[in-house]
Amino acid sequence: MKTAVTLCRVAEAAAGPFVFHQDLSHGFAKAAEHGFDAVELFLPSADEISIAEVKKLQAEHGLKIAAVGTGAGMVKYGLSLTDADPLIRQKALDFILELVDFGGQLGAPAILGSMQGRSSTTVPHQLAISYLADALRTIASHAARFDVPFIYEPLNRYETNLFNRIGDAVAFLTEHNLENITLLADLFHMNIEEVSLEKSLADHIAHIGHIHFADSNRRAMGFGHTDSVKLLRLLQNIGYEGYLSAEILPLPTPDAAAAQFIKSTQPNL
Ligand code: LER
Ligand code: MN
Repeated sequence: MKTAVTLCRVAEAAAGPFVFHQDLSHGFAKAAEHGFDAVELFLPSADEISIAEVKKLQAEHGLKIAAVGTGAGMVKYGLSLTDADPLIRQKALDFILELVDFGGQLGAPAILGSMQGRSSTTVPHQLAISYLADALRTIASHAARFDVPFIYEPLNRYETNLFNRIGDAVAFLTEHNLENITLLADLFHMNIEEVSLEKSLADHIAHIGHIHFADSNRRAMGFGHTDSVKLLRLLQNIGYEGYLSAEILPLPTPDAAAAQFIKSTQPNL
């Protein structure tokens, strides 16, 4: 299965689940050194680096771009697609569309995680869901111009109250006829919310386009209590063809986490 490692350039996310935080030339070199197929970029905005510079780093290190995260819009600028203020919702949409453009030029999809926001007393649940559906429709049709999907990520209950489980997100996409959207199965969130990781992955594999392959404690697989061999066997059997991406804590060190991640993806099945 294809592997990716997260490269984060967002100062506000320094304590987040990202492996390498130094400049991108360092991150690309580390990704190649550890044997990853691709990198997943978590940038402060689409202006952080030019497309030409990314392509140069890709060529130098033989790496693909697996995906581009949009969470900086929330952690750095406080933007969300379900904010009560229409101006903030518009800024959130514009921020994401710029990252969709950025990723699209590199053949990579963008991800909606924390920028989905949450419902509140000022934005009741049904209204928040309709804001989310409208935004996803706009973004997904924009992404289609680049022939890439847009990735929606259900998060655990402490990070959103919109969709916490894969099955509920599938029902939402279906109910709203949302096309060109795939789901991100982040095993850390799923470990909190799903009855069974295996059953949720197997039942909804047709909708799953990306996996954050994290152990139960958000460290590299093997550093927590998830049965990763069982999961890998299942993913192979059900024909998962997307990335296993290391959105994990860089513990005990970034290099040790990266090395353990790669080791965990290469068991004798
Ligand atoms: C983003 O991929 C994610 O999983 C959230 O928990 C934000 O860190
Ligand atoms: Mn994630």
